[in-house]
Amino acid sequence: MDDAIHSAPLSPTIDPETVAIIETLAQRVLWLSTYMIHHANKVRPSTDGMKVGGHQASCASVVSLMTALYFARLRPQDHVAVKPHASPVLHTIQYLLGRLPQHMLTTLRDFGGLQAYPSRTKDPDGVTISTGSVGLGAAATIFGALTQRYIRDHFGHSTPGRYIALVGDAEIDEGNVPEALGEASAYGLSDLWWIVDINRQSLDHIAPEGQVRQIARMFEAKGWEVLWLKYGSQQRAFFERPDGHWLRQWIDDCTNAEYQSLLNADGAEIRRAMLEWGTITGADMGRLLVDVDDATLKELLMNLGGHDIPQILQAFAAAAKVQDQPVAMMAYTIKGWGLPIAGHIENHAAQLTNAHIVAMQERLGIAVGHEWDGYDAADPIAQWIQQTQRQLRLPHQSRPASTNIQNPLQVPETLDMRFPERASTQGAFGHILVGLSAIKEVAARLVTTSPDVAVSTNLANWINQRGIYAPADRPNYWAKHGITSLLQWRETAAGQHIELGIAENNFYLALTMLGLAQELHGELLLPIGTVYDPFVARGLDALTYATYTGAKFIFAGTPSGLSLSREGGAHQSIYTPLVGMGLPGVLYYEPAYAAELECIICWGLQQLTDRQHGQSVYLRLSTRPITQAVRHSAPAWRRQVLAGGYWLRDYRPQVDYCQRPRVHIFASGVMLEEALQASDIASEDGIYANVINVTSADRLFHAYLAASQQGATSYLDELLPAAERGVPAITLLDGHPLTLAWLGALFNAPLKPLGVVNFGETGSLQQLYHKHHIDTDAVLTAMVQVLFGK
Ligand SMILES: Cc1ncc(C[n+]2csc(CCOP(=O)(O)OP(=O)(O)O)c2C)c(N)n1
Ligand SMILES: [Mg+2]
Repeated sequence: MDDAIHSAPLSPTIDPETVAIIETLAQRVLWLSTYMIHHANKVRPSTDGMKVGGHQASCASVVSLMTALYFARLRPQDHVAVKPHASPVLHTIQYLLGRLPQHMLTTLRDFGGLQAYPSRTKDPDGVTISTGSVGLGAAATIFGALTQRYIRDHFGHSTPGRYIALVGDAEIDEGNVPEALGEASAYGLSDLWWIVDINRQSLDHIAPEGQVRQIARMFEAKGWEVLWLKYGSQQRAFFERPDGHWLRQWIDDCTNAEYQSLLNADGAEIRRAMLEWGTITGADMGRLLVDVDDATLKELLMNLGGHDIPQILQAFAAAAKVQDQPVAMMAYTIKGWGLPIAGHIENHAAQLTNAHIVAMQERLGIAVGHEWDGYDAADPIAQWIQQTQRQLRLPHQSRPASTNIQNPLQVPETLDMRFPERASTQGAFGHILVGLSAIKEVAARLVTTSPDVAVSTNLANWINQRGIYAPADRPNYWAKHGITSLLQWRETAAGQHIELGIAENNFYLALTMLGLAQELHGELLLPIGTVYDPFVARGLDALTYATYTGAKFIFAGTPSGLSLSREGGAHQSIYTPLVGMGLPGVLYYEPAYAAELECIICWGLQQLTDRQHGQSVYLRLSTRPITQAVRHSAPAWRRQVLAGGYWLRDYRPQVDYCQRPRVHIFASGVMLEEALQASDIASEDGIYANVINVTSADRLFHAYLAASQQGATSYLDELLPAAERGVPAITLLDGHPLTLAWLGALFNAPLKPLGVVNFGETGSLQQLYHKHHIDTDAVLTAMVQVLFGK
């Protein structure tokens, strides 16, 4: 079990009465969480014959830590990310605290009931940080603490909560965890605790030797204070005996796999193992253990720090004293603690049998028919719970309510900006942000972030205006030494851009927590992020987490498509439109013109102020300048842009419209240039090629889908009236053609989707457009095919 841990002995001042109460409560939490899963699987009638599931062993592993945390340490302003598989433990605790009605305990994993994993949006009992995809919820605490600090620095809030993560040891294997840890110390975040549940088991296997030590070193290397919670009080007391340190040495030298297997063995077997090997000779060890009977020996083996209430409370007290650093507590536990499946290699999804439950119920003195009971008011435990409720200010709302919901921020529909004759959407994006600076109330709440690509995604002018956020002012040596630079890297606590390392998971997690500032801290932020579009997918799970948990933000993927052609194939994003369309909670827009982008950003910001119904917005942008075919911004046009598209070239008013060959070109983003050119050329041959600028395939599709499910009409019926559906069509996009190809479902005529389906390579834009069949020639060829079947 790793090397000896040379931590300072913890202070011995924990009140024994407190310990006894928490221990009693922990047994009830163990029972209720175990029984909740048992009930969902073996008592509640099954409606579909499928496994329900739930993780009794994972729950038991954190029962002691969570009981101690919630009933003796937590404060109302704190936020806890609970290891996903411990959700029944969380709900049990919330029930005992009066935050969850008893009847809900029977609804685990049922429709409308308690979710499998703690969910901010779906659970009814005050989950503030969702968990599920391992590693993400835990890492989100870092960005929660960062957001809290940002809000303190910008809006003066001063009762900081603590962000606490209860993390499974195998969660640390996820790359997004080491990715995030460094940001905590980079921003000097101190209101941050991670309690690592070291049960040495993941889903399938036992942790490799030395892993815990490596985890601890990683925390230390990233600037965290590491506290050890390895040995229980009985073990510690034993180590104090003459030669007692031999036992400690044996525990430290024992491999994880053998330790786990011995947790399933009886005391005699454990003794045999202890005498059999190690640097201590059997005879000496035998002498040391001579007055320890088998049952006590087994207890001693199982008495790890993460289940020992005095040790846990002392660790919390020690952590609370740590200043200016995040804290990681390495808490050794047993997966399945207190259950017959404790420590077993196959226990991840194992559940207790009916006989096990009956035996447990008897052992804990829970009367039949009273399985879900809490405590009578006269019980000292009930009094402790009441005291905890007062401490947590329950049952009243303990979170800062959403102060701005009553009084939403007014964001104008347009900024009436002027853009050059030829412009790129990425270029316009930078101008629009600067334009927003002029609106004081909006600008104050804007915060931008980027994974080390702020300058190359055109945030430089915004940064020059608003500065970089840093926990404390840092000198600007460039200015100090008179070296000219276009970019002013001014780092102050008033700065409004958060520059992250090249780490897209962090990027989305930062957007998540900034995008929940209203709900978590009562202060609305308008987060806008930029990322290279090819790397949108690099942090995709974190992006999914962000939208699932209800965060609201805008992000720009830029440059996108073949516009990074000189950077080589893997820098050319292909399927990101499908990500935008496929992900709930985020609306994908791919504007062609600066004026469109301006109105989409203004509307997107309004979306962020609508905390109930608003959605996040993904802008897929480009560095390719194109001629600005549209420069106005009338209200009717804005409505069409936001609804997903409009007729940019419309031959319908022509008197001979129905006599001539006709075709529709649906195009998005920079491809409007090719679409218009092809339309021009076609008109020379007497073909009417209408051009419909699709600003958001996502909005069109989802409005269409929702309407068709209700037998209603959608904006598509306005955009594409029935009379136009017999006209052949082409779709065109610098991205995967599936994005627009679904429009074919609406047509009674051929539709040819053009777009990119293969990896690219270095080359000029024209060469690559040609190679991927999205240049003007390709559009004309497709036109001939759909019109004349050639
Ligand atoms: C990203 C992700 N991959 C895989 C899973 C499936 N999974 C759930 S729990 C688990 C192992 C967790 O081990 P640990 O974090 O140590 O928790 P324990 O059950 O030991 O308490 C895995 C692989 C998941 N939930 N999320
Ligand atoms: Mg584990």
